Amino acid sequence: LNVIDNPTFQAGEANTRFIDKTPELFKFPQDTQQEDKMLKYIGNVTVNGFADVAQHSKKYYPDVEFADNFKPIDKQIVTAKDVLDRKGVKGLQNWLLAQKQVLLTDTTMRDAHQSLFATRMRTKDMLAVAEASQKALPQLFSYEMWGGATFDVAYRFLNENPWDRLKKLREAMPRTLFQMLFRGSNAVGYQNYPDNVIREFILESAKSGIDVFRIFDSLNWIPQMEKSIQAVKETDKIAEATICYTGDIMDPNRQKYDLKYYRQLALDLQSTGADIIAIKDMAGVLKPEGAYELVSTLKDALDIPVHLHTHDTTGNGIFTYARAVEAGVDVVDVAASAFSGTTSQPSMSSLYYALAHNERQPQVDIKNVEAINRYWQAIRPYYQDFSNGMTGPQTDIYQTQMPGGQYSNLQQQAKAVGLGDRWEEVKDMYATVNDMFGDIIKVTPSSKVVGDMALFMTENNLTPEDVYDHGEKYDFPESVINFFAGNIGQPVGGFPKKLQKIILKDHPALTVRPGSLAKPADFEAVKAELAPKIGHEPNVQETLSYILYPKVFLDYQAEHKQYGHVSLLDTPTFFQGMRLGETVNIELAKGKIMILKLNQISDPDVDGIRTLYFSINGQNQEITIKDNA
Ligand code: 3PY
Ligand code: ZN
Repeated sequence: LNVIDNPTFQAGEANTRFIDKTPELFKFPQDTQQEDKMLKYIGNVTVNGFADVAQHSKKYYPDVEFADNFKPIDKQIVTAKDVLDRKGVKGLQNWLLAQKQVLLTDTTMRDAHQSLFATRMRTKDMLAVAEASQKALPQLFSYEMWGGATFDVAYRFLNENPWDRLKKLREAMPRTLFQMLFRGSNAVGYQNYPDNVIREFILESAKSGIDVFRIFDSLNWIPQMEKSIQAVKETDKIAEATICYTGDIMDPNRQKYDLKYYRQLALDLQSTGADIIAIKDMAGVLKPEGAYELVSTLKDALDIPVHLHTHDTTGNGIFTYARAVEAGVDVVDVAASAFSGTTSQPSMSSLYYALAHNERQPQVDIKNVEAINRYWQAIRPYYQDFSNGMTGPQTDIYQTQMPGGQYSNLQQQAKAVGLGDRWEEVKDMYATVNDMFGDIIKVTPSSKVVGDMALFMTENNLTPEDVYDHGEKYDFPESVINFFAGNIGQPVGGFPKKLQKIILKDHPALTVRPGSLAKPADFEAVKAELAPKIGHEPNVQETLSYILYPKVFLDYQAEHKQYGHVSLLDTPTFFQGMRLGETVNIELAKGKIMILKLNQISDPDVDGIRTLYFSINGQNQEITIKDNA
């Protein structure tokens, strides 16, 4: 445009030296609005810190030195995504079952950071390694990179659109299977949604790039998974139906969930239409011998592949996988080693070496695994402020059975209500509450119910006897009332009747699937309601996000309006703002760099307002920020 408008060019006098002699061609009009918004964001984080992180001075990080020098995928290699796209679901199942090696799912972009760093990993840090990962590790089965808590956390804390993450990663990794965690009737939320919302969400996610839907129900109640499985069947994608593992099949004293129970559940899911069965060991309590028994039994009973997911909280994850591999498991979940261990998944490279000289060792290029890991190693420190602080294995998880993804969240909740220094008690209470509830499956959202009750009882110094004897006196947490009202489904073996009566008082209880009573969403009406709130005609993705998280979605829209495209900021600047005298480069669009320097910050005035003096591409600019301290 600049070229066409240039008078020399217009006069037809441009020659080869024209570009060199006419530097104004490269001076783009500044998008001052966008810059102002960005400055406001940076100024605010610099002065007030990031949500839930105490304000501190910005840390120093070594440069991320990462060269994507991997060769493009060799023509000989057929990826799992190639198989699905060319041969369909059946083709992929057969391909999986015919593999000698155990295949791997990389969870670094979803469960690993959900379980280690409160789900705070930003799209920018994923995208930087996405294309390289596909080239370096084409032999992986899939990447779990969406779903679970990533959906709402992206909007809530990262000022990001989760659909945009999916789109961009899809573009960067077209030959890789993408996998999401889907909470059955709760979709990617914490409550039940109408069946047509579940269906629409799955169809849109499939269209946007998800290939494998890992569908679970927080109480292992099949009626809550059926609609999701059916919706996936309408697409050409994979329904991976899940059995959530709890208890200990090898312990004769803990036989509520025994081998027979899991076997039957898996068979029922297979008849419901599952293409793959996942064993979801969300707390990491599946011990090696249990894994051997369970996987052998399922491999015998089923015609479809088995995919195992664990958390390495106890430090026994690799041993559990090694035994599962012996028993014939088809795929296991691992994370890049920098994002592995403790509440996350076991390490990919550790498993590779643990299976050395084993005919089922994964066929990955270990040098590439390690090279990609060096990138993750370099960016991991950015997220330290969100760490759950666990530095080594915690075997008390075998008693508390707390999911890896819940551990850090509940710890934060405990701190928020002043129970930070009574964390050990809260964990013990979690196990007590589980017993009171009749030993339920605990995973989002049923795990939150147990956690809320444990906090409530610890905070109020209540024993189970207090609840049983004087329950009428207490206002139990809403999530607990909801659970006993049947709003998240029916637990295995039913509710403990006495406790249900105490909790519910006169509140009625459902015995049927909540979704069977829910009024279908009227998408056109929702769109009409949403349009004036966001100032444009909403698309399907916006409509779904608003249905799932009305307030979170609108807050995101407002923040986006206020701060603009903050997803473009580098992660240390996004979470920690800028140091005095620091210069950061922000790529606003391809080739369009904004060079930002923070020169000075004034003391707060009587109203607590500070002035920040920046220069943008050499030009001075001031902004004012209220200091909330
Ligand atoms: C989620 O639902 O987000 C989980 O990770 C459950 O394990
Ligand atoms: Zn998990």
